[in-house]
Amino acid sequence: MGERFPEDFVWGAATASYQIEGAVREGGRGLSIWDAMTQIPGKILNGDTGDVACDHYHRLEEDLDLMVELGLKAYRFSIAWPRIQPDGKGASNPQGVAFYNRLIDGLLKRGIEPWATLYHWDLPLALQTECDGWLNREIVEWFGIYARICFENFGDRVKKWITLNEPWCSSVLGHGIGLHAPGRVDCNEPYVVAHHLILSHAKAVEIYRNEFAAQNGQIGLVNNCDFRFPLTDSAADRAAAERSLEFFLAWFADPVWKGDYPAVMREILGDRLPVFTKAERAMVLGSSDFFGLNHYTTMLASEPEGAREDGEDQHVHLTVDSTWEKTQMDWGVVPAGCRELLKWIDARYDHPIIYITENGCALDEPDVQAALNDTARQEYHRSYLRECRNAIEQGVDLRGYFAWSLMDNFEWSFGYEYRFGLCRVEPETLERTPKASARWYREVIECNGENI
Ligand code: PNW
Repeated sequence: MGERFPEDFVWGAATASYQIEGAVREGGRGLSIWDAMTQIPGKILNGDTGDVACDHYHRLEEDLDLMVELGLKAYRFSIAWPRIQPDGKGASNPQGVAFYNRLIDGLLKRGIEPWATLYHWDLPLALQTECDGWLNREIVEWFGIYARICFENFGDRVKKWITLNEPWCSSVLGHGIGLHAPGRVDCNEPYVVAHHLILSHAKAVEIYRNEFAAQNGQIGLVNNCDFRFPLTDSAADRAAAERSLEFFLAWFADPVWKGDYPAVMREILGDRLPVFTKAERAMVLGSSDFFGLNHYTTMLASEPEGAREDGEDQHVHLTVDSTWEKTQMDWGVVPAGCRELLKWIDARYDHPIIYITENGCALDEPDVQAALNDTARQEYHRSYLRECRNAIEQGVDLRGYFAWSLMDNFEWSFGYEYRFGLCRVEPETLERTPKASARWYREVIECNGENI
């Protein structure tokens, strides 16, 4: 049996604004790129939208009580930029500020630590339609101004800040394959967008450290990454696995922790990869107080047989092991990959403080009974947490774990049919009910993981 989790380990659950809030035309909120995306026929499964979502905007008190029922120590939520600045620029919207004040105060009153993400993909639509969104270098300044408004209004109480959620998704899914808003398909845009995302993250951190040091909080970036095991032990497959991790995670983490993009990306991409100026590099290097990681699954990497294909810059062949159990997303359940990824991060970035800011699974839950009896989800979390503990035992400085998600919600292009919640949200009535996994997670938190 492994070691214990550290005494002050942070046990939490996570959500994101567009996935749960609803009330998209209320409280002075401007539209976001996801409001536009969900209007395009064929983009979202079943034509679902975030118009109502979990109606969290109107059920805030009830949801805060739900968090108490789960015994959460921390809650990770995101602030909708278009609630704070409806057009992405200009003065703050008092009603938007008031909503997050109620959320933050409600958390603190219940002894739950707020972890606020500034950007979880709901870019103000005006910034996209009028200014090209993340393709425009000026967004670094706009994001900085938005971040400052958040620090000014909430930083007296929020001590854990996340700048961006998963810039890989905004870049690749949003501008490479068009699965996410703004739904663009291009082979070069992801690198431009990624560059501006990294600079925007660093700008927000610079502002926080220069102007709000007295608030005494921590601020960091959250990246998502799957793990890659080499398909075989051959040198070529091992190199492919490494290269794949570099194109996935080091793309965003190397600039922040090492000061530049990975060498392999610079070699393969040449002048398609933007270059940091000296001043930018200085701003980006060291701009994260902790390493935020969202992790769900693992794939097998091998050296492709044929020549490089267009749009496949990393040149890696990815497969899954047929014996792996799959979740509803078709993502393999591979807890050992979680441990190995934590060790990979620990080694490459010189032993950073790590938080797993998302981990969880979607399950096919056709009816209430199946949903409430979600033993497979419980097993998923248990098996991943065991490997987290093993990683800690092997020296990784993992300080916390957030389950994705507090409740079933709008799973982006997959709509409401893909459910990640520890709590069931009844489709018609929106009634919340803790699933078996939620009751189990409460016990985990109570005994600081001794029961996993
Ligand atoms: C994350 N991928 O999204 C997000 O942070 C959440 O909002 C989302 O609900 C959750 O994971 C579950 O999907 C991802 O294709 C979306 O690798 C896609 C990928 C990874 C993460």
